[in-house]
Amino acid sequence: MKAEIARRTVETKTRPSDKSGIDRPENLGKPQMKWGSDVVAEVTRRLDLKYIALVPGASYRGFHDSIVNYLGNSNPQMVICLHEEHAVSIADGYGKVTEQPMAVALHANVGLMHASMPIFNAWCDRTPMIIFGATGPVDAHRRRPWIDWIHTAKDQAAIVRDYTKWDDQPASPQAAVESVLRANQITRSAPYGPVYICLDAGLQEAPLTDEVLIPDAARFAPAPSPAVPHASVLKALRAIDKAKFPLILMGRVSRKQADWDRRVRFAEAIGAAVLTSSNDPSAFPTTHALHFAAPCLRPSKAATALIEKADLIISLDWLDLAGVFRLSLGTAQTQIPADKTIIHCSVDSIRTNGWSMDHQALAAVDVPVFADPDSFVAQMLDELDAKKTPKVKARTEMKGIAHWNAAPLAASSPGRGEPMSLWDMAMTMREFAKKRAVTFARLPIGWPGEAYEFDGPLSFMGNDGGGAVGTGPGHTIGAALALKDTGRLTIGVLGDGDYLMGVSALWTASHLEIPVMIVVADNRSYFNDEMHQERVAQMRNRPAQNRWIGQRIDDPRVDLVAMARAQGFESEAPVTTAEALAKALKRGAEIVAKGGRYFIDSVIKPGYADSGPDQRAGDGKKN
Ligand SMILES: Cc1ncc(C[n+]2csc(CCOP(=O)(O)OP(=O)(O)O)c2C)c(N)n1
Ligand SMILES: [Mg+2]
Repeated sequence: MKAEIARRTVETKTRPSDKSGIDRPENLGKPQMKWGSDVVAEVTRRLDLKYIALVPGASYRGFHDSIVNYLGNSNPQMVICLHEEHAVSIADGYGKVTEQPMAVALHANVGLMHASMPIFNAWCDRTPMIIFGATGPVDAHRRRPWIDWIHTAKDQAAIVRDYTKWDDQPASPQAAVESVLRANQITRSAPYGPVYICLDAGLQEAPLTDEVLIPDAARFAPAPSPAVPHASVLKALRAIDKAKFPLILMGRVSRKQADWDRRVRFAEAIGAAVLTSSNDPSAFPTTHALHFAAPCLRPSKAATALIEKADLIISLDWLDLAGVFRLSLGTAQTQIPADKTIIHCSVDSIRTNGWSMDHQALAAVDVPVFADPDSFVAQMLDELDAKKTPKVKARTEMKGIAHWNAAPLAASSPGRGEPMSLWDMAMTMREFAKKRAVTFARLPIGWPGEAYEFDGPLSFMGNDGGGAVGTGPGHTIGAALALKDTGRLTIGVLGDGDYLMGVSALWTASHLEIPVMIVVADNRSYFNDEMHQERVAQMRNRPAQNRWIGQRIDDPRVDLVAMARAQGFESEAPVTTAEALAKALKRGAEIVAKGGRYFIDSVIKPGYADSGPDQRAGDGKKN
């Protein structure tokens, strides 16, 4: 048996000798569509899916072969990962930038289980993604003993059904054609979300016996999102006409520059104040005169004051409308309607289910608008233009409101040779990003709103919608892959806990030669949860100084730089001052501009910086 395996082992190269590309297959000849999995690959090819992120596994060895030896490993090209969690996180990061799906391939039930958390996160992020999985052979007679039995599950998709938009397990190559076309249509229809197709190993490996016809994929394209009924446009405009203090909550909107420009024009045309969330990708210029309060996750004091003042709220798919009123207006129940007129534009309601509560609390709404928010804005502008409505100069009610960005902000301890605070680090990064086309793929928990200085739809990609620690490295690399040839500098600023959980994603960036920078806000702690332990101890009148136990990532200290270098990133010794960080960022930017990868370990004092330097959390000493 051993001899037989040895004889069958072929000599392989990891890179072709001509260096023309990454992972190029050789000696393909003219591949013919001959096997079940070739059909799946063929349809996938026609859907304009550039990449397929994966960890290999025998359950889909037929499909794997079709991608390499039938498609020639391009369109989609394999993005090999060291963990299924990274494969999905990379697809999530890519989808956030492009609003297009990346394909993913996951092995059997085990790979799917590894991937379940980032799939949930992609669901919460509303990211399109086509995930291929595998099981079986479904025909028990054809299963290899042991391994095929443990990796076969009846209704395997049940693992992720509650947080995917759709799943399928086609039983023939013909059915697989429909399945892939439908998956594409569903995942690309708003609200986006991942879909899962489970491929029977038997189907993949069976030779084709009948001709399989593959129709023109263009005839199975998703429909555009519904337009707003004209009556609703007029109703919304009447509410705006009556309002003294309209406030737009810019939530989940598109990454297109034209949509961004229209949102600015809309806010200016109606003279509305604007709030954006630090959870979502950048939606509006944060330094614009109408963006009074700094972006925040939970309403800050300044944001609360705006919400209180506003008599009209226009929510453009704001993530948690009822919740934000409860927090800012102090109502005991989310269902007590805010004493304001509310316009809420979203199509999210068609994607809710009974398992996940990520649809958030139910908000009372006066003008419900079932449409894509950017189409709504475009229609409202058309109507305003048609009526030749003059631009509102400035609302008297808004005069005298301080703009968050009016006073100069600076790092409080540059170059003093002492460890930075998170505030110092954030201000240093803000200064650095000002002069460049930077995309922040992620920013860590506790990052101060004052550091969110965004001037375009690609300035920031939002955080982990599912609160999923470990997704940061994958999101960053996926975003960087999407932005590879755009000249933008992609930076993921990550917590050390997030970095360490997802650290082996870095290898994929090196293997695919993706230019990217990763900067860790290194407080050597799961600090967010130290804060929780402190709060609980205080509530129970117990010693809060023990908050660090079970939280600190220290003793031994992890060599974060070594972990990046080991995977092909360039780096330098950890930086501990704002001045040193500024220099490291410059060095890193030069390397990334040449196509490289750079890692910076930015050592900071444990503590958060939600509300500026004077209100930072305690210094977090162990005792
Ligand atoms: C998968 C997962 N495990 C645990 C948590 C709970 N959690 C939320 S934030 C956090 C700390 C993250 O640490 P780090 O990335 O270093 O950020 P810091 O809080 O130190 O700023 C943890 C453990 C989570 N959200 N997700
Ligand atoms: Mg930390």
